[in-house]
Amino acid sequence: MMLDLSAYLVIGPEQGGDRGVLATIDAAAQGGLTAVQLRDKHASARQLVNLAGQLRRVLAGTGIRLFINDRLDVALAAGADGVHLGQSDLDVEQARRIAGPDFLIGLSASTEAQITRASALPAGTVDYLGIGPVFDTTTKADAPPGLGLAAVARLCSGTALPCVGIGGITAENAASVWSTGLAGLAVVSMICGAADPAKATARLLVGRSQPVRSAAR
Ligand code: TZP
Ligand code: MG
Repeated sequence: MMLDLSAYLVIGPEQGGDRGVLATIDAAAQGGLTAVQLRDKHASARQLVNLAGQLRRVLAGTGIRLFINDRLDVALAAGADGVHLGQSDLDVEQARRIAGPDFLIGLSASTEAQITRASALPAGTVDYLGIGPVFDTTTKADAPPGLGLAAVARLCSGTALPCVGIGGITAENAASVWSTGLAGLAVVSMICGAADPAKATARLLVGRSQPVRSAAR
């Protein structure tokens, strides 16, 4: 199955709000969601595995991939499709050895040096790169200022790996973000904060060029 990262929702209980994580994902799925990342920096491993299990059940049969932020142990225990690792999380080559060849691994890489290093990894180590923040965002407390579209396009063109952009993407700017050559757009508030998550997800996909540049796996 092709790895389609084009509409990528990052969500945890906090962002799920009153609607809740499962209902938000369910609604976003109607709008064309292709990937979900469970991200909760405060939950215990057990809480995360439990919630991930619920997400798996909601996503079963949809083809939407489930990633867990930071925690390979949780991702494997919950039977998620993959993990998203940051530059200070578990090393991706170690993660690949633990997880085996079929598991998906995403890596945050937002500088030229990080992109170069990630691109030099043995083939099959990393499935995609996360680049951000694309624009300024207040959703992530410690996020640096936005890179801007020109820098994102440059970073993206520096690697053969599919890249997903995150940070400050809105209904108003999503189409312009697609022009950078990204394989996917990842959002928190555009979908979680929307009155209609299905519509917001569909809007995220406006401007996507075909075919999606994604690895076949
Ligand atoms: N990583 C970089 S920016 C960000 C994360 C998790 C938050 C993105 O949230 P929003 O609301 O889509 O700007
Ligand atoms: Mg992380």
